[in-house]
Amino acid sequence: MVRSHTLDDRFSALMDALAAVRTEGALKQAIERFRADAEAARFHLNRQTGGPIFLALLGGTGTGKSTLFNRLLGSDLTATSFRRTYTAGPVAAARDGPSIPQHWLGVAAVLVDPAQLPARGQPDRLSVVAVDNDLTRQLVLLDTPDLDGDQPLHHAQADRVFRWADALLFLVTPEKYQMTELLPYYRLAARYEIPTLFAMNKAESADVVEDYARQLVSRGEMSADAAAGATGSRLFAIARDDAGYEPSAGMNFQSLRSRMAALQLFDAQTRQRGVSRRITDLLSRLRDQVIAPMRADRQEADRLILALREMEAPSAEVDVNPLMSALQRRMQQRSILYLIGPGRMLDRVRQVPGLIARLPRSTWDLLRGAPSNGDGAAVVPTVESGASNLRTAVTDQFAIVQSRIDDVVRSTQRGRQWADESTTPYAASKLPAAEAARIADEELEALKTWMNQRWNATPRDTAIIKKLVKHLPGGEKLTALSEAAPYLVIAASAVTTHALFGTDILVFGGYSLVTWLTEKVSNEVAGRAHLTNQRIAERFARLAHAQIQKSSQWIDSRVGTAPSLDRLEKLADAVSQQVEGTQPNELA
Ligand SMILES: Nc1nc2c(ncn2[C@@H]2O[C@H](COP(=O)(O)OP(=O)(O)OP(=O)(O)O)[C@@H](O)[C@H]2O)c(=O)[nH]1
Ligand SMILES: [Mg+2]
Repeated sequence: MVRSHTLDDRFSALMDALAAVRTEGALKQAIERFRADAEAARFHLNRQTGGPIFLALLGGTGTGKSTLFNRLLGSDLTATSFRRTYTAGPVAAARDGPSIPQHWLGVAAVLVDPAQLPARGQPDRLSVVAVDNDLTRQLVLLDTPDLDGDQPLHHAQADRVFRWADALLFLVTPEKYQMTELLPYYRLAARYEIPTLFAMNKAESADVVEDYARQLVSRGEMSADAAAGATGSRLFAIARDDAGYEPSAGMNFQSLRSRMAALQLFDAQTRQRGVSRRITDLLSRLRDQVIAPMRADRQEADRLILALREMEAPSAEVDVNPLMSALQRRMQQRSILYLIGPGRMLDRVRQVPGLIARLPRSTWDLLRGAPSNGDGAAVVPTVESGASNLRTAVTDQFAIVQSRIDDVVRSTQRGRQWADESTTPYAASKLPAAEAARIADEELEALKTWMNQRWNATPRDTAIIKKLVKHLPGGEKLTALSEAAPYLVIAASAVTTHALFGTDILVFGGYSLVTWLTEKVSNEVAGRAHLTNQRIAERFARLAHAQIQKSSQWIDSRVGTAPSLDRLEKLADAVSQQVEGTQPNELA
């Protein structure tokens, strides 16, 4: 008694653990089937002997299950039809509602309104019809959808009733008795020690019934005696309405009906053996169809996550991770240093004397990012075009990171399945491209702000230069300009003096004015631009890392964690050990 409770407790712990495991798709279905069948096994495990016996009619479509059900009960309760796979869900005839324990069959029981009869049944519902007669005082009789039609849903409904039923009546016809669909159910009925009757409906002659009897005996479903139509026989025949044939008294409709009314559950020991086998079968199914595939999935997920992490790891030759090196190459190619580098700009200005007159305006435009309209200056890209180039470079590179992640995820069949079929969309694990664009935009904006501040500031050097500039030809003009852009004056004056005199006339401590100024401006801007590049690279690395994290988490949550699988396995083993170590009479 005590051990039985423990077994049920362990079973229920296993079920709870299974309910908590993350999974989807085919595995989820396998788990749901296991849980449904395990609930049925628990019903049998805890089955008390009192109360009605649940007897299910099972068979192929059109074998006349519904017709026989009505005939047995003497009323049109369940709908029959010449149309195939007609009954859609289980229909129970019970003396009253309370005859059916709550949760029996693991689906909601609904009492059918008499005005709605005959019932056709609904999937995943138990339609209950109340009938009080001699048969329903002993039994709850169940009509089921077909086990052999082309509708898997019908099969599933009938299979569920098979798992829960206390007793079975398999119905065949002369056309169908040789078909193989029922054989697994015959075998399981015997293995699970379920009292089982067999009937051939629409029988037209004795020889086909005898052939069915031979088949059952040769397959070991019953003894020759049980098939002989004598007392205790388990094989019956029901003549087709219009056939001249009449089965022998021991195996006709009336005998079948009396036999059903007198049905008993097997003795406790036999039932316990049946229940042990049910549980053993369930656990091996759990191992084969749930735990093993989940372990494989876990390994797969871990492998994919590792592959994603490796994308970030520094490679042997270069001390940069491969994701970053590509961006850095691109940034070098499109470097904003290259695009707006003041050294280059000043060089250019120096080479084109015609530019001198326009120098302040075009240089200003160039550095501020306004579209340059001067003929000479147009050849040098502006910050704006540099910005959009850089934004494209960063977003393109991020798209490359994402597609490389894609390649890893889709490198295996399971990964492809997850990506294509997951209920948590794979696309949702992708960070928006706008985040990459934002990095470039924000950092360039910061650079521009810095440049404006520098150019508008009046550094100490500027004051000196202003004094010098006064003494140069055209100096007044430059002084006026210096109000708007003090730093610019440095560049302008440097170039002006250089261009006009063709030689470096001013020397500070060994440096020519030109060299000193261009270097100063150039170094400062170069330094800040370099910082911008660095910041973009850092932020990009963080974004790529965040994307890899997010993708890894998405993969990780496709399947249960290793500890949760270990726990599941342990719980299954505990149930197994209990079933194997328990003597049959200790189970109930
Ligand atoms: N002539 C004759 N027809 C029968 C007999 N039993 C059933 N039928 C007919 O066979 C057809 C199918 O019968 P059903 O009782 O609906 O068959 P079912 O096994 O419930 O079929 P599904 O619900 O599709 O699984 C109906 O047209 C019935 O009238 C019988 O003994 N003789
Ligand atoms: Mg039917």
